[in-house]
Amino acid sequence: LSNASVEEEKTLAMIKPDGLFSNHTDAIKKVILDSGFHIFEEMITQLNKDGASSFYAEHSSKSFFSSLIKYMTSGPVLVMVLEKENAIADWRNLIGPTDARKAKSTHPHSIRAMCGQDLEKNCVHGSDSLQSAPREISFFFGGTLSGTEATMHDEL
Ligand code: RTP
Ligand code: MG
Repeated sequence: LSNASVEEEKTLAMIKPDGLFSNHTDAIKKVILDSGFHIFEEMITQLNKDGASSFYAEHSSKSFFSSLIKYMTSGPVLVMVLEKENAIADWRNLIGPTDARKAKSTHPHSIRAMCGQDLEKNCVHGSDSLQSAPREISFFFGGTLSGTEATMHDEL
């Protein structure tokens, strides 16, 4: 097999409002590129309440849901489609555990250790499975194919 025939995987990465606000974008992008990912598409956008609720629908019954929606709608986000062999798992490993405070002690070189603050404000998102990645990519980059999802976030 030549390299060109290797099927590359795509995942959705997001720099959350706290990451953009505190100017971590360049440092995060450097880690992304140094780790062998290709940034296939990117966009700065702002989630509204419906959009954030839809994006994180799996957590709608959790006690932290309303706080999560408030956080995710508090400012613009940078969404990227990252491409690489094994992109989904590799990006999850690179961002580290959900709780950025724990990440600082157990995964000090992770992105969440570098720029996250706590269990909620953890600076970055990554798709967690082969099922969620294409759904999350089309949520932001599906264009006319994604129908009403276009009204759930505004391109900036
Ligand atoms: P993400 O989906 O954003 O990549 O994060 P994750 O998989 O590591 O964590 P997940 O369980 O999917 O949680 C989604 C986001 O909700 C916030 N959260 N708050 N206060 C809490 O107990 C709590 N737990 C999670 C975080 O912002 C987390 O990334
Ligand atoms: Mg998650």
